[in-house]
Amino acid sequence: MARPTDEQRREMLVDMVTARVQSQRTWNLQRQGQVGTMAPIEGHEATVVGAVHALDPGHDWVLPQYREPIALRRYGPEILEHVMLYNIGHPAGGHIPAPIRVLPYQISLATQIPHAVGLAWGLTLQDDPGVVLVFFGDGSSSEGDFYEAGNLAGVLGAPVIFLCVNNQWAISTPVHRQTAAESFAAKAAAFGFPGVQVDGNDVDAVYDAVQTARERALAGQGPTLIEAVVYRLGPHTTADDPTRYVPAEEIEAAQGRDPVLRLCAELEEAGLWDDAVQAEVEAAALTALDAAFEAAKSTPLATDAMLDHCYTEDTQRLARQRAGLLAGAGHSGVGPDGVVGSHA
Ligand SMILES: Cc1ncc(C[n+]2csc(CCOP(=O)(O)OP(=O)(O)O)c2C)c(N)n1
Ligand SMILES: [Mg+2]
Repeated sequence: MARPTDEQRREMLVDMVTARVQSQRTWNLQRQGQVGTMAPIEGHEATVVGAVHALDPGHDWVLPQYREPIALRRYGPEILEHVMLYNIGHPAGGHIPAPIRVLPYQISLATQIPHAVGLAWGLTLQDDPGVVLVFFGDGSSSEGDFYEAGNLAGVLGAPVIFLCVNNQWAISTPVHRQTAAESFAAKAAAFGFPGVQVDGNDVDAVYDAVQTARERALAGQGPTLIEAVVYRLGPHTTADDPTRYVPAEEIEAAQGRDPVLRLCAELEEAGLWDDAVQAEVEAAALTALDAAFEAAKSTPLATDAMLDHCYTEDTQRLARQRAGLLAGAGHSGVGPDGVVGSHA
């Protein structure tokens, strides 16, 4: 088993605490009407952070769904500003620029999965020594895109890691209404590559599974499907009331397996963490978030930026839309205070 070192575990806890604190602050900003709908990270921290700590940000790519970006600090502190641009509904939000190997937020479920396979295949064709990791939820796995992408990746032997975050819910749809299969990992059998299930609250287990999958991919042995089993500890988004459908005893039991508290306790026991460090990390996380929020708010609104990444050159229709937006004729969806409504 590839175990992270003490120093790596400490860095992972810093990223996990940072993500949680920043997610909670963003939630509060939404309640104050300062940002749009957001999807909190609570319960997913060990999975996202453990996975990206097993990758090489200089070569490997990450394709998030929508819950992960706030926890991708390892890929660069600049990502936070893009998260905040996204949250305020800025057209440039989510377009994380090169050389950071993180693709934009994906709200249209599962569309990032075929993108990941195409990207991984492209790396192979260019002899680029990198792998691609794509995050998606249990709900997204019901989309045709997942099956098409999995099948193609198996046939091509593409260097891609499919990371299904099974948080037991897709908004209010429980996992037993999502699939009759014995697990999400089991679906890899039909694609002809390994599927493994890990405890997604255990950062070491996630790190190990991703590391193994990465080595396989780099050795030309093709894809792996990893199912990380977690529990969504918060609401689906700021637009959701989970008390209407999440059984109270279930959430209570899941709180007992909280991934952040678990790693905190382990590192405290090993003498690698204490209350003073925790307070320092939390304060730094809030300072960074506030700075990123202020920077995002003062970034000029380029109303036509949303059209920039569609084609190398605008089609006739896009050119008309761009002209309309620049003339102020089009509706950008951004309110007078620079805030948009729901993204989901
Ligand atoms: C193609 C598509 N269909 C439906 C939706 C509405 N929708 C947004 S989030 C969501 C649930 C997704 O669940 P999951 O993939 O398990 O991710 P989680 O939110 O649990 O992290 C749904 C159905 C959407 N965004 N895109
Ligand atoms: Mg889910």
